[in-house]
Amino acid sequence: MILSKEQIEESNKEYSKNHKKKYECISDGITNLDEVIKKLIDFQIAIPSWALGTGGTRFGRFPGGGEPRSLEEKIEDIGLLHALTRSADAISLHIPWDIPSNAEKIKSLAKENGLHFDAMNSNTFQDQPEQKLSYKFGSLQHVDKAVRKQAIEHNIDVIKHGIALGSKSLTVWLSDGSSFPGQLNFRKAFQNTLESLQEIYSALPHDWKMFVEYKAFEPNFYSMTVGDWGQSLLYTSKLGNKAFTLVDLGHHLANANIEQIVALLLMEGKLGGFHFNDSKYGDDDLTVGSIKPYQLFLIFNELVEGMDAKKMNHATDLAWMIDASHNVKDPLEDLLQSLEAIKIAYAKALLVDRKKLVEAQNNNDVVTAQEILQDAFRTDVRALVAEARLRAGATLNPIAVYRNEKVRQQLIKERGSKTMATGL
Ligand code: RM4
Ligand code: MN
Ligand code: MN
Repeated sequence: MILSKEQIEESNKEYSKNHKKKYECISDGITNLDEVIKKLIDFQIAIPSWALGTGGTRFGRFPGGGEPRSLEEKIEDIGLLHALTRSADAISLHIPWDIPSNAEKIKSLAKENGLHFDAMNSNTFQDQPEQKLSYKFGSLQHVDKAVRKQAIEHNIDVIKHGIALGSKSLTVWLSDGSSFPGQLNFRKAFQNTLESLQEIYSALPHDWKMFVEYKAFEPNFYSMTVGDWGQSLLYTSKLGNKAFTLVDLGHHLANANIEQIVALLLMEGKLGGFHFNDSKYGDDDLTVGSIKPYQLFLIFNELVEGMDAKKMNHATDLAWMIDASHNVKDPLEDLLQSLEAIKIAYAKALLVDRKKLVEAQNNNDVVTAQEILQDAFRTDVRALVAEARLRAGATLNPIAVYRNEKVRQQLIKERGSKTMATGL
């Protein structure tokens, strides 16, 4: 299903009067308004190919119908999200869930939808039917060299798929670790993993990046071999300047200060990118900004400050991706909410009065420092984000348009109510 330019323009008429009022109200106090809007327009977030179907837990899965049956249909879905928001111009593939059988065709379909290929993701956390050796006891860390070799070769294969699609990065997330004390020699597991990563790293094209994603627990519950940002940073530092640490917001122990982690990784030039989601208890993969919007804002506050200090391009120098699961919502509506939450947090961070904040910090004026941050956080920036969408040719009100155009109903008609997308 495709949303035409006319449909989008028509829909905007309905909301434009209301929008104008709100936009005028907020824009009054912003001195660098055009710069802020431009930054919001430029900021794009990649959608993973595994996020377009219904997610589930180990207790069950309740699909809502019309799920994409193929990579082509997933690209169509992301094309829809992009048409509605002009904020999601890339797709991130998981191999082998989404092997492109004909790279050229897939590439041109993506292009028709205004999309390109973001990071490629390898998968050595599940066994595939045709696979010779099992990953039950790990992959890149495995005590058996033959298993490590198989996992290395898979990653190199993923890089090859990525080259064919014009991707420029590989994300490695490992479930390697141990579930019981004594199961593993930590040092040997680290060494094996490092050596394996080094082999994969040496297969990277010169203009590629490698992202090493960490996670504190699950599926292993005693130790994870890339368990936190310190361990990831050890690997990426030893690997070289094409290797970076990737932060998934749901992969920390409870109450971790993620914004501080982000600030320090940025300072070291080792922050690669993000997997956005939200969580209350663990790796819950909930809609971005649905539980801790203040934390999200504080993270963006560090990102903006840190990237500006290094004269980095906000839109292109780090990899931005959503990594969420949709158990009770329509996946596309959930992704629209996540995209909006990210833009809102970013817009608020752009409004922070940096000069005054530095002053307050230097004067140890704790109260003023807090007031400055919360002043930005409490500003309703939704009209700014909507204006950016409008100027980019998208809808003022993505979810309303999605519902009015009966997108899900049409997808169910086209694809059926019992389809199931690949993923976890
Ligand atoms: C993991 C991690 C990875 C993702 C898989 C599906 O928990 O977040 O990024 O590839 O899930
Ligand atoms: Mn992730
Ligand atoms: Mn995760």
